[in-house]
Amino acid sequence: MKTMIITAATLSLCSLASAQIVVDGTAEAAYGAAKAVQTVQTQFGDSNLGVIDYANGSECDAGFAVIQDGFLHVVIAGNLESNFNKLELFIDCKSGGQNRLLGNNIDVDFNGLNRMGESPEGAGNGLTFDTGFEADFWFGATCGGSPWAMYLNWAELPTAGAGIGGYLGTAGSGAAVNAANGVMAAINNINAAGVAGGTQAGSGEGVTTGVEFKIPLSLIGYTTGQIKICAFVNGGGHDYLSNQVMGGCAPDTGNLAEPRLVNFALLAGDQFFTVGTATNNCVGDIDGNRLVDGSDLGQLLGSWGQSGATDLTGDGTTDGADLGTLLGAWGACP
Ligand SMILES: [Ca+2]
Ligand SMILES: [Ca+2]
Ligand SMILES: [Ca+2]
Ligand SMILES: [Ca+2]
Repeated sequence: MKTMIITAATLSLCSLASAQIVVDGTAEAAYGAAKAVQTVQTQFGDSNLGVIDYANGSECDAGFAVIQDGFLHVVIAGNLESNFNKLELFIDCKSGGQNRLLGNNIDVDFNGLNRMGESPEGAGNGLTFDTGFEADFWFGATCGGSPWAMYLNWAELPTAGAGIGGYLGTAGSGAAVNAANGVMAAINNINAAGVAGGTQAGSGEGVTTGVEFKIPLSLIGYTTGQIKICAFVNGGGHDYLSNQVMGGCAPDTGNLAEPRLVNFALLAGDQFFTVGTATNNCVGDIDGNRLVDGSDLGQLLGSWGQSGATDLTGDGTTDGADLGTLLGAWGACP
């Protein structure tokens, strides 16, 4: 009986915690601090309307993300101009995917996804992410019209292209898209602070409203480790990149223009931010090169008797048991 009471109390506490995140376009306290903050002014207009739906400029001021209760929650704080500018959200949440966008992804949003990808086939162009960022999914939000409405699309980005995807739905002012696959999104365009217009140094610090996404982890096949998120504002035809990218661009960065010629690896800093904890699921791979080899063995022998990364069994000392584990895992990581 006592156990049942405790369980009930724990469940109700959990429910309270889950209720903290609402898909309303605001990063509430449950998100914690921003994981990325803009460092350059916007060349896509500084919105000053201060209303929830319409905006007369676009900017990415800050990136928030949290993994909670089976969902990835993301807020790209700032504004999305209601002239059908696009907010593009790319997620790297598992192995494989596209570091450079191919041109054979699914035709979605008037083939807008492929507007950023390689063309013609074999040209070797296509929007390229930072080294190590291999996008597995894309989500695209846009808004405008009268009455105001937002629209949401998505696609899978398999290593060889040709994934699934499609239109996820629409929502009016103050409402959230609630798609059949469990994805939700909402916009709050009320921000009139954040970065100003221009290309000089600026700060998106303090902005918590913008575009919010709620994505089921089961949909994106995420199990463990870090999720990398790259988001940016693009033109209405997915055809002209702004200088508003999360995690931020250096001061003096102007609009990036033709999407399929943009290479984030050539821009200073990370044009992505991360959520979750990096894990190395390969026991024995002490140096993280995805191989259990002589280099790992050398480190283990060099730390004999000590605790730390070479203590593979976690008993507080590096000894014969750890050596046996390492030798047993010799070779390429699974
Ligand atoms: Ca929210
Ligand atoms: Ca990936
Ligand atoms: Ca602003
Ligand atoms: Ca970069």
